[in-house]
Amino acid sequence: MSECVFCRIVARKVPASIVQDDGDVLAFRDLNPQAPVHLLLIPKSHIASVSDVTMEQAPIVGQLLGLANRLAKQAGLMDSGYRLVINCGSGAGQSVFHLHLHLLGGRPFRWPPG
Ligand code: DGP
Repeated sequence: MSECVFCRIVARKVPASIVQDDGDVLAFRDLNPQAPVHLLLIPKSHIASVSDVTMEQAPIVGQLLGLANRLAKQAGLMDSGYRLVINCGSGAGQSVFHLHLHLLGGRPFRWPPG
């Protein structure tokens, strides 16, 4: 069994508040939310980071964006706006090395993020 916590969530070995299980991708609530809506969207297959995505795997990133679009609409974020974040590498704040897209909404966001 993988040591990766997100692989373990995919395998239902670690509990998570799953909001969508959609074929190759999964969305669940972040354990440490930074906004009223804070979802993590992941490919079910293990890819450590966005910088590891191969040309063959690139369609999964499109699936993550498509799911983000649907979930943002479901959460009623289209008027207020929302933020999508992928941290790549520990220097950029990545702490879990399984590709994930943060979907954040429900509060204002500053730009630049700092
Ligand atoms: P990042 O810093 O971009 O690698 O984001 C990792 C996020 O994952 C962070 O916001 C906290 C969240 N997280 C870490 N472990 C778990 C977990 O076991 N369950 C859930 N739901 N979220 C987790």
